[in-house]
Amino acid sequence: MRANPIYSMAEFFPDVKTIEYEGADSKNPLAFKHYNADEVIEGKSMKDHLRFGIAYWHTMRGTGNDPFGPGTAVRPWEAANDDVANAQTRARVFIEFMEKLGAPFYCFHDRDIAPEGATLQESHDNLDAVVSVLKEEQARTGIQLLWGTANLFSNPRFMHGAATSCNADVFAYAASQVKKMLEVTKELGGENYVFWGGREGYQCWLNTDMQRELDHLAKFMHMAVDYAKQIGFTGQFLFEPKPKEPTKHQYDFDAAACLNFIRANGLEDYVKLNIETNHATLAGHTMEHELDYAGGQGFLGSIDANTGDLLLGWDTDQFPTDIYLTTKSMLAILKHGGIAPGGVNFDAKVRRESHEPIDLFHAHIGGMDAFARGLKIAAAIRADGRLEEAVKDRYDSWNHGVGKDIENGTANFESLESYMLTKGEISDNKSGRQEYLENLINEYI
Ligand code: XLS
Ligand code: NI
Ligand code: NI
Repeated sequence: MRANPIYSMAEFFPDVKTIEYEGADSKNPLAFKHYNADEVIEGKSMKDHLRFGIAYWHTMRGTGNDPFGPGTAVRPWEAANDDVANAQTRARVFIEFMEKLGAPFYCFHDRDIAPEGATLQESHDNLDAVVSVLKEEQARTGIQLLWGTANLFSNPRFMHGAATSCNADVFAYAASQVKKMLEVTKELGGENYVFWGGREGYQCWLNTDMQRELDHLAKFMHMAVDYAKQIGFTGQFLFEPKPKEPTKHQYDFDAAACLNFIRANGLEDYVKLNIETNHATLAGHTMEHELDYAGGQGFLGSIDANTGDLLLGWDTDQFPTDIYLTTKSMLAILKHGGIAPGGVNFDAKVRRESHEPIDLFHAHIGGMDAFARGLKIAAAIRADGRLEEAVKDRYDSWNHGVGKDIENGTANFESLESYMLTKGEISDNKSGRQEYLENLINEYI
């Protein structure tokens, strides 16, 4: 069934052996310096803390194209004709890549893994043909599916959106794709199902009935939840915030907008959030802000790990290498009790100039090491205790007296006024100690 006879051999990356942990002193670019899967941190292995996922769309389907030119990526296993046989070969390449990398999970959209057919039925059949290869490869290797999703944005039929399209037939088409992907995600034992808005938003206020579109999006999600119940898919639904791109106004702007949508539409028992770094920054937030906002309310589901570029204002989806970023991300994740059944999915792509297959290894090794380091540093900071102590101390006024009365609900405006009339002016505001705390983090970086 292999599409390209040259690649019918057992290995697609013959020059790469399994990536091993060699420790911080290693100079081997194909070794982990910090990610040591079985090393136990705060009572759990690194593997279980981080639950790394690989994104099929970037790693296998990213070509390096940009608005100014076509793809640059050299991918020797790709046949000239992108048919089902080629897609099946690609799925095997992917699993070999994952096995060598030692990443436990992957994520995909329906159209990443199999070509779209001439009809919906043909697309379903193409998908099934590749799903059976992935199922076989999962059983052989123990690799698992973190989440599935449907691509409801690439095909021109989705020009006005999918669930929020002005055309009801497009809603129906999108529903058919999600129905199928829920079945597929269940078949592959997927632990989550992701809704990223795609084109669920609008470009032009003049032609848009916004509330009607939002109502349709809520109906769509409820239908998905209902169908999951019907077929016995018990995975976690996740909503992925992104403020813009492709549309000017995305309905899933940030964690706060998504949570409002979830609660306003009675979806809070079924849907959590998948927070992506570069989406957080596009929304004018930091990753740790979004993680803490979601986590504080019990809605932190999973993360899409990547990073933007300080000087570029779009979703560059770069691999995370900044240790401050991964440290703060891990501080927020540990604070909220971990990420399972979600994971750390690298929704990230190699740069257009990094066109060789080996660059895929360098990129993922670097991302995994950056998160492993962030995890170790965050755990050390937590064990040190000074950061937690400083925050606790900052809010100490809430532990007794009037603060305690406010928190436990025994104070009101009248009691507070009479308290202040007696007390007089406030003279005991504490320093925020920002610089002290920034220095403390640097002690551990
Ligand atoms: C795009 C999104 C997308 C989702 C999955 O910006 O990050 O990749 O994660 O549809
Ligand atoms: Ni994403
Ligand atoms: Ni993104």
